[in-house]
Amino acid sequence: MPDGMLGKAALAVLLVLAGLAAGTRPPPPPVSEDTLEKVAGSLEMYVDRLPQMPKVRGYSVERGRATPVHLAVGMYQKKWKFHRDLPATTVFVFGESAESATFPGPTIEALQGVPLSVTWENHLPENHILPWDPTVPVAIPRHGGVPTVVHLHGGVHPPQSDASAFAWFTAGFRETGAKWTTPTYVYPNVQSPGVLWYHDHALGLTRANLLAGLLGAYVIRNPAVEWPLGLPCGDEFDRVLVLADRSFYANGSLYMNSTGDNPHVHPQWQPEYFGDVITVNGKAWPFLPVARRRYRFRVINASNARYFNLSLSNGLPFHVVGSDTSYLARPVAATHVVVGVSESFDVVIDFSDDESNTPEVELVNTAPYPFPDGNAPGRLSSKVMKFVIEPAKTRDHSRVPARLLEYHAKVAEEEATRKRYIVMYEYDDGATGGPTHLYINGKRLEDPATETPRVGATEVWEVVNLTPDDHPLHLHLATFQAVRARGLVGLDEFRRCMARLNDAARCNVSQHAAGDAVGVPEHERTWKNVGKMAPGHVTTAVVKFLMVDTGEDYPFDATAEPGYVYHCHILDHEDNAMIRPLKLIR
Ligand SMILES: *[C@@H]1O[C@H](CO)[C@@H](O)[C@H](O)[C@H]1NC(C)=O
Ligand SMILES: *[C@@H]1O[C@H](CO)[C@@H](O)[C@H](O)[C@H]1NC(C)=O
Ligand SMILES: *[C@@H]1O[C@H](CO)[C@@H](O)[C@H](O)[C@H]1NC(C)=O
Ligand SMILES: *[C@@H]1O[C@H](CO)[C@@H](O)[C@H](O)[C@H]1NC(C)=O
Ligand SMILES: *[C@@H]1O[C@H](CO)[C@@H](O)[C@H](O)[C@H]1NC(C)=O
Ligand SMILES: [Cu+2]
Repeated sequence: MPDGMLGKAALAVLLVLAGLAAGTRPPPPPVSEDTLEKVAGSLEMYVDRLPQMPKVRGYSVERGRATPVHLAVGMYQKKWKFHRDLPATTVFVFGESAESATFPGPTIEALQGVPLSVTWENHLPENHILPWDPTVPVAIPRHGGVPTVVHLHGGVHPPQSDASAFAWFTAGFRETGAKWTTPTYVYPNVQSPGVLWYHDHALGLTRANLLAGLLGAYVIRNPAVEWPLGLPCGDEFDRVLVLADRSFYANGSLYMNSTGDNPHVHPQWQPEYFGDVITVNGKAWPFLPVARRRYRFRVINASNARYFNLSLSNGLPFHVVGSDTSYLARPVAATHVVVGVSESFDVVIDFSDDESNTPEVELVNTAPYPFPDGNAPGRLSSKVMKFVIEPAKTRDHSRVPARLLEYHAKVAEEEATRKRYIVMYEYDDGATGGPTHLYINGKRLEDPATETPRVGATEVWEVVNLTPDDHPLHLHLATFQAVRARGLVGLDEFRRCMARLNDAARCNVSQHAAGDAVGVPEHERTWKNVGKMAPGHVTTAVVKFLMVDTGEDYPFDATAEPGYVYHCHILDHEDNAMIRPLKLIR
């Protein structure tokens, strides 16, 4: 029997079954881009104050000693006000209770060396509030409900607590995916202090679940190490900024297109979600009154696909002190910081450094979308938030120290025991030219692991980006530093060869990687878990499968099932299906 015919018939049946099981409601009437932009444009900027999310302490203090605790953090459907003039929006959000749940969720504060166990509880209803697509590899429960599984992004923890996309569960753990492990995840918090974030990671639903609000920040602190640095500290002066773009209907509902770009292949999936409204900590274009002094901001990009090229309207620099979960060795002053999806930057802004004494400073964005060759941001997405500067009431004892933290691991390519090619492909439908899916190394997530590094190893990964977009590559567990990127010459010929052989070495990648060498910005030279992979370039990264701060092996069995993954962090790509297993071995 011809494969294609069986495929089509089976797909049609699957679609019907999926629709029934998921209780899919009829899609909302189509709405034009103009209508969405009008809604966004009607929202006056800088009228809502930037909120701080509730803090949840991931430890307790008994007789002066920090001890472990267990937390239950739920996922709830509730209403959230994104803007003074926008009706409340139905969201899926994290919280210790439905009442206290927020968009983004509470900021979990952990201490280095104090393990934290969390039971992530799914209290979500039968139906999703956003459209999804049954034709991408996706979790489809037989008895309804919204599959979720929570990944701590940037966390160094055992595979059982890593949230395999196949480890999903529905409300009350009624139904679980094939690689489900345990209801309670344990985070040893052995890594050095920094900012992480937690978010949903369910198979094929990550883009919709995050869009709905299933994300939050997680900070690991170590006062003994961080206090001497003298950086701005305390609730008021050390803040998390979670950036996310969203589009809304006039009635406040979140908008996600329910028609795919290539609907006869994928009825709903689109390669990138871009929203017209920029939200920070769950408010559209908020403002924050600040004193004329130093502040530390941990900026997390929680957009599905939007990159941000951030700067301050009065030209004040960011003193970048860290990126992802790591400090830099020394602060780097930068007037522009490009934040890839799910990347984070830890910056100090010194509002007293402004000679013009402007009373207001805007945080602005100049990143094209898709990055780097797409549209320039318009009037709306070029603005992020506003700082309203007031005189300082107390003396500022903080500083930006000359030196920050140094880690044991060095960025030495010669230490690598193995070189791997990681090739990023985007596939088009020959007939319509529309994108159909994206794969790494031409393989699916379900295909056996090919990246099987040894615990303790250093490897060099040559990431070959054959697509037209920049992709934020994210590794679970491991961290890496890009050392250079080189442009591919004879790209068309190389692409044709790769389409035929899917073998970078045989297609002479090193001869093709002869274009201009692009350096890595100084403020990204630290151990990162997300790296921006430029299109048409080969990016060389040194990857460490060990604790970079001490050089030691992980204090748990990193080779256990169900293993880890690495993937593109553009969520729409991750879901279809730029994601591969990462299986450590001894
Ligand atoms: C909001 O408007 C959209 C588009 O008209 C509609 O599909 C949706 O049901 C509305 N939502 C609510 C909560 O009224
Ligand atoms: C939704 O997607 C379809 C298919 O790509 C497109 O024609 C339409 O313009 C999109 N709608 C919006 C509001 O972007
Ligand atoms: C960010 O914006 C600045 C100013 O427009 C520009 O000089 C810089 O090249 C941009 N960065 C990237 C990576 O596009
Ligand atoms: C935020 O992260 C997403 C996913 O990695 C990325 O696609 C997007 O471009 C990033 N946005 C900004 C503003 O950095
Ligand atoms: C790779 O380069 C070698 C030497 O230049 C050449 O003989 C070979 O044909 C090339 N391979 C491909 C697939 O182009
Ligand atoms: Cu991608």
